[in-house]
Order: sequence, then C-alpha cells, then structure tokens
Amino acid sequence: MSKVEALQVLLLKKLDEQNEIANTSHIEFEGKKLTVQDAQSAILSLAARSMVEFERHDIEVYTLTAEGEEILKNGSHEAKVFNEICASMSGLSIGELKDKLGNTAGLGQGRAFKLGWIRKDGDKLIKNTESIEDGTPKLLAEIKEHGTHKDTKALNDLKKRKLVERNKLMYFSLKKGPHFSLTIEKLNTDLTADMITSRSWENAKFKDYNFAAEGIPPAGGCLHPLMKVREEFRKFFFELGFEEMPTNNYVDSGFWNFDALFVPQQHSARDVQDTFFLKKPAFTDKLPDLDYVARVKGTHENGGETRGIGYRAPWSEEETRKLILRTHTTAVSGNMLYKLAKNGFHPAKYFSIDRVFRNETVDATHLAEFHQVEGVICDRNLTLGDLIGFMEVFFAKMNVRNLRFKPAYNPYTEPSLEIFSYHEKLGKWVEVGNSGMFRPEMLEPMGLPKDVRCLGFGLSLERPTMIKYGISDIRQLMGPKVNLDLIQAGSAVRLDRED
Ligand code: FB9
Repeated sequence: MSKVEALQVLLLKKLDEQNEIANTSHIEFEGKKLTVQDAQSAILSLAARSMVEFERHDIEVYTLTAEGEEILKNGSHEAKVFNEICASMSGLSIGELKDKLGNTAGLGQGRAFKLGWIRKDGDKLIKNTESIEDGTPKLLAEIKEHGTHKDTKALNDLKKRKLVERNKLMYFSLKKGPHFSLTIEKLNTDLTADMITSRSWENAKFKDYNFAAEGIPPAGGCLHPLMKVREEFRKFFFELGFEEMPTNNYVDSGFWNFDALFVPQQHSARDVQDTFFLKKPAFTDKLPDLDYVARVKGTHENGGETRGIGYRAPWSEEETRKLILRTHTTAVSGNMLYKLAKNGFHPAKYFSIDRVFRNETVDATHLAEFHQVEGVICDRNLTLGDLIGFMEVFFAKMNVRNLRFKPAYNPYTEPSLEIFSYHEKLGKWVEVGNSGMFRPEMLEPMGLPKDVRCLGFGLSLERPTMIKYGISDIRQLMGPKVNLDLIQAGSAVRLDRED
C-alpha cells in the first residue's frame, strides 16, 4: 500500500469514527504532523471519487521562536533580572547583573524598569516591588496552544521581541462524500483488450475522465523573444519585396565595415573604445579587387572621382586590413551594393537582421552587442522624399505612425535622419531608427551608375522587443541574467498590433 493510500485509509477511518475532520494539520501521520502536501494528494483523489468533501483553509498561525520556547520554559528575561536582584538583597550593579545573567541582563533590565519592577539606587539596581506577575510566559503558552491570541497588541509586541513569528498555515476540513466508504476501490483508468474480451468491463469501476486535467506541458524548445520579433520584421520586409542579405560573418575587415562606407580612418568609431579588434588573426588578406580598393583610397584622400574633396588625410592599407567584430550590418550592405555594381546594376531592395558588436559600457539599455535591423533600397534618382515616404510605409507595418524626422549625421549617408514616433503608452517621443541617403563617395567607387541613389535605414531588434514584452532592462533579454521561464512563457508578439 502506498503512502498516499495509507493516509487515505487513515482519513476514511477517522471520518467514519468522528463523521468529520475539522483540521487535518492536527492529524499525526507516520509519527509526525500531517503535511499539507501529503494531505492534499490524499484528499484530492478521494474527493475525485466523491468519497469525501473538503474545504481548504488558509490561516495565519503564530509559533514560538527558540527564544520564545526558552522563556516559556524558564521565564522572561525581565523576571530573571528581578529574581537576581531580589536574591542579592542589596541590589546589583549593571556590571554584576551582566556577570550573572549574560545578555539576558541587557534584554531584561529595560523591560523590568518599564514594568516598574526595579529601580536605580545610586549605581545599584534594586527591586521596586515585592512580587511580579511574569505575563510573557503565560501569553506564550496560550499562543503555543492556540496558534494565535486575541490580544493582537500583545501578539505584535511579542513578534517585535522576536519571541513569536507569524506563518501561513493551510489545512483541510473533511466530511463524508456521497460515495463514502472505508475501502478504496481500485478504479480502472484504461479499458484493456482483456476487459473487452472477458466482458469484465461491464461491472468494472472506471476513474472519471478529468477533462480539465492540465496535460504535461510538452518540454520543447522555444523561440527567444528577439527571434520572434525578428520573424515579424522578416515578414514585413518580404511583404515589401526585400531580399535578405547574408550576414553570417560576425568578423569583417576595416575595409567593408568602415572604408567602403567612407568612414574616415581617423573616425573615433574606429578606436578600441568603440570597436572590438581581433588579435589573432589581426589582419585579413582578402580585400576586393585592388582597383576598387584604390578608388576607395583616392576618395578618402581627396574625393577621387567624386565631386567630394575626401578627408585630406593619408589612407593606410594596414588600417583597412584590420579584422574586427562588425559594428553594424551596414558593412554587409556595402558589400551587397558592390556586388550589385559588379554584376550589373538593377533596382534592388535588401534587408538584414543580425548581431553587431560595439565596445560599449553595459547598462540597462546597452549591451556590447545588439541585433541591427537594416534596409537598403537602390534605384535611379531616388530622393530624400522616397526615404521619408518609405519610412512611413515601413513603420506603419508595426503600428508606428506620425513620424518626425530630425537631421542627423552618419559618415556614410548625407543627408541623414533620426526617426522619432510619439509612443502613446510610454507617453513620450521615442527614437525608432536612423536613416539616410548613401553618399556618392561610398557608391561611385563601387562602380554604381552616377544616377543611382541608395537609401538606407536601421533600427535595433532589442528596442521594439523590450517595448512589446514590457522589459525595462536589456540584460533581462540577453546575457547571463536572462530568466528562462520568461523566455519559455513569452507569448507570440504581433508587431502589427497595438501593444
Ligand atoms: O531601434 C531603435 N529604436 C526603436 C526602434 C523600434 C521601437 O519599437 C517600435 C515601437 C515598436 C522602439 C525604439 N533605435 C536604434 C533608436 C534608439 O534606440 C538608439 O538610441 C539606439 N540605437 C542603436 C544603436 O545604438 C548605438 C538603435 C540602434 C541603431 C541605430 C542606428 C542604426 C541601427 C540601429 C542605423 C542605421 C543606418 C542608417 C543609415 C543607413 C543604414 C543604416
């Protein structure tokens, strides 16, 4: 007989004897007080067969602390102080009391004073009354017996003196159910072939189906919220006719991440403060065909073939060969535009969503890496108006409307715009992205026709995900502090629905 069955038999016997059980926590089982868990598992299945009916009770009970138990047994600290002083006839100094009673002296003399049991006489403590009524142990005895006390003030005072502590108690009261019996019939849970062939099913008892039973949640993987939002963005881009760029290379060269994008070699973004440089290998030997690299060099140094004047600074090939963790997926966009030029230009729309790395101080809104969402549209004679118009279309997909555009600066786009939207729920303007028209100094050296214009825009995956999931600290989304249950429980998001 299992432990549960043994307990069920005990409960049924008690019910049979006393017709009801008022409080299961008073029952002794296997030599100790019946725990809530044991009681619950035994009672629920008896109730499922309506052999018993039960009620669950949640109450607060006060139990004595170790110090409370000690005082219950040997009297209060203040009583000990009083008795010590009485025993001394001529009173005791605080020091003498301490020697006799240790820290009880300190704990007790304060209250003994307050209760008027003792008083000072010079440097001596002497009794101030003939006899005392040590109420604390009495109080504690009643609390021990009843788990509480009607004098809530006294109760709180004892709690403050850490003589009792409050804890929640749950117990059940039981009474006989319609199918009450002392024997627990084994209920069949399956209709087996034998029962059919032997027709024993005709008078077999079957356990009721519990259609409300929670199935065992299928253990399985789940998409990280960032990946769910990434799927939403991919859907938007495909709906808008974009092609996804291959971004499976976190390591890239200074050439594609910076120089091809006309980012000057002296730009602070290229310092170790902002960029992770690889130690081994530190340099790439794979640069695109050298006449293109030469055109980039020329454009940086003096504007090359473009109408620009360049950066009037020497351009180092060693700098361009440095290997780094890409700081933006615009590096991949540059590479795709170069291929578009080499393989014969045609209007194109590309997007990428992947990790980029920036050597930034980690805080609630910044990690050393985030997912960049980027879109590029290339066609002849595209204008800033096309960019602004398209931003309205793109952000409308995720219910982000009434955009505001603020002039900004990127080394690879001119003009550049920061995009803002008023977020009703947050009650503030939120910067939802960055964008611009790629500079001729970037496009022409690639060999793109002079009338080809490319607009680009970018945002992060983390920000919309944090807004959608109501996450305030980005470290809850990525990194060691992520709470996996939150990930597991994460609902599917619809970026195109109101929050
Ligand atoms: O994601 C950002 N904001 C954002 C986006 C969506 C959103 O939720 C929607 C309501 C549902 C809420 C907020 N930002 C870009 C704006 C800011 O958060 C900014 O402070 C932080 N930015 C990151 C970079 O931080 C250093 C976000 C990241 C970013 C910035 C710029 C680009 C990409 C990502 C870009 C670009 C670009 C520009 C021109 C051409 C090509 C690419």
